[in-house]
Amino acid sequence: MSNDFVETIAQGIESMEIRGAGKIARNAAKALLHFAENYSGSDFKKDVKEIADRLLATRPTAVSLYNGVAFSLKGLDFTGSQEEAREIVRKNSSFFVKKSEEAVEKLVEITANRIPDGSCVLTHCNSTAAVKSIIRAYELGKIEMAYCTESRPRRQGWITAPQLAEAGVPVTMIVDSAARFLMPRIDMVVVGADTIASNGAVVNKIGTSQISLVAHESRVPVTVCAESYKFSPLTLFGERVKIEEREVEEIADPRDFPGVRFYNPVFDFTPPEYVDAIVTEFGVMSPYTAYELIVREFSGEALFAKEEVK
Ligand code: RUB
Repeated sequence: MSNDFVETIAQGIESMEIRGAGKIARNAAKALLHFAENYSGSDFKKDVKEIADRLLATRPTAVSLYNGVAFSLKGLDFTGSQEEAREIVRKNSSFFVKKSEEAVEKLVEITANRIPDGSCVLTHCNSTAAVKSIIRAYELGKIEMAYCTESRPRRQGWITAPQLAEAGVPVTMIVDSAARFLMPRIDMVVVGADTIASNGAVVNKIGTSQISLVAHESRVPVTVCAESYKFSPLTLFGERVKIEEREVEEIADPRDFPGVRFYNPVFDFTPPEYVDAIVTEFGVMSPYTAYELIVREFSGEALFAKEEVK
């Protein structure tokens, strides 16, 4: 069963009008909430699962999308009446949206406090969690300069730079390939994440691993800001994170380059040895403890288990 609101959100995620792992997850949950609130058909369980599949098919890499949808549908199969089924999806999805927003606020405070006074920081792509953390650190008087990469191919740096500038943060944009030249000036790299695997590998925008490698070489700490729903329970038993490949036209028009092939993977893996800390809403952790967090948060009563869904 299609639904205009859901379809608008699904297409928004596909076209990257809605982007960033947190926003993708929250918007998918909002789509399910809207669907549950406005449903007038006769087989809600079947139809809502179809809607969930439509949302899950939009982008493959950010596990936040999977976690947001899975949380929204939690307990659905154990409901009796259609009303009960709608109610559980309504409660779960609105709870997910609220908790995910709170998680960002909490980790922002923790990350900002970790940034040393008088810092030059470098961020890559456009992560709500990372940008908000840098802005908060600036408010605490800790930022001398925020550098942001352009972030090819989609130039999310063009979103990041104005967000920082509007908040009053001194900001300088560089091309991605300037990261190594710049690194001696940087005190901390601050990035977001789309997925964190159980072995502590961080999946984020293409180029994150190069920047982290360079930072590691220069002994510059890399801090990853990631709410708990960016951790992937699917990787516990060896499922691989699918790296999205997008249209090559994002790089260049192939018609201008006869005989040339293009390749456009848009995320990469940063191994845990290049990550100093992951900051979640629970606090600061080593990437090597990702497994423990996943087992704790995604088993039994699952994500956000510590509070009753109201
Ligand atoms: C966005 C990206 C962001 C993470 C975290 O990629 O890689 O760093 O999603 O963002 P894209 P947030 O632009 O392809 O979606 O902190 O906002 O969840």
